[in-house]
Amino acid sequence: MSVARPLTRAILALGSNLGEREGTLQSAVAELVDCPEVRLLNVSPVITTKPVGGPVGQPDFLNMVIAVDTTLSAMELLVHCQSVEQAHHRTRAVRWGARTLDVDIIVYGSVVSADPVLTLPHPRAAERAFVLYPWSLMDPHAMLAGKPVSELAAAAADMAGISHVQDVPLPQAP
Ligand code: A4P
Ligand code: MG
Repeated sequence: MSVARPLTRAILALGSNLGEREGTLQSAVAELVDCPEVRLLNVSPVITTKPVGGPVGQPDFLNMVIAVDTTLSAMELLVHCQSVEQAHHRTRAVRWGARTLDVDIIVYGSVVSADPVLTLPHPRAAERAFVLYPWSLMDPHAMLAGKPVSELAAAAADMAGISHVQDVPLPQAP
C-alpha cells in the first residue's frame, strides 16, 4: 500500500541576466511545474533589478517568484530546480556571476535548516528586494521569519535598484 506524501507549500525565486531573459523565465516556470509532483499556485510580476554583488558591469537581472504546492521533499525540489537550471545551460564559474537562470528555494513549508546544501529559509532572502518585492506583490500578506515580506522589502538596500515591474504571460495558476 502506498502512503500519500504530504503537500508542502514552497516559494521559488527565479533570476536571469544573460540571454533571452524573459523567455527563459517563462519556460523555466512552465518546466518547474511540468510534473505531477509540483502544482503552480501563484506567479509574481517580473521585475528588472540591478545586480547585487558579483562582478562589476554584469547586466541587469529579471527576477520573479512563484508559489507552488509539492509532494517532493525539500532535497528533491532542489534537485528539480537545478535540473531546470541545467536545461538553460547554467554554468557556475563565478559565484554571483551572470547567469542564464538561477532558481532558489526561498521557503519550504516551515522547515528551518542550516545545511549548506539546502539552507532554509534561503539565508539571504530576508535582505534582498529582488526576492522580497515580487513576493510582496504576489502575496501582500506573506511573512518571512515572523516579519511581513513587504516591510522587509521596503527596508532592503537593493530596493533602489528595481527599475521596472511587468506582468509577463506565464502559465496561469489555477
Ligand atoms: N543552496 C543552499 N541553500 C539553497 C536554497 N535555499 N536554494 C546551495 C537553492 N540553493 C541553495 O547556489 C550555490 C549552492 O547553494 C548550491 O549548490 C545549493 O546547494 P548556485 O545557484 O550554484 O550559485 P549562486 O546562485 O551563484 O550562489 P548563491 O550563494 O545561492 O547566490 P545567491 O545568494 O542566490 O545570489 N542580483 C540580482 N539583482 N538578482 C539576482 O537574482 N542573484 C544572485 C545570486 C546575486 N545577485 C543578484 C541575483
Ligand atoms: Mg542559486
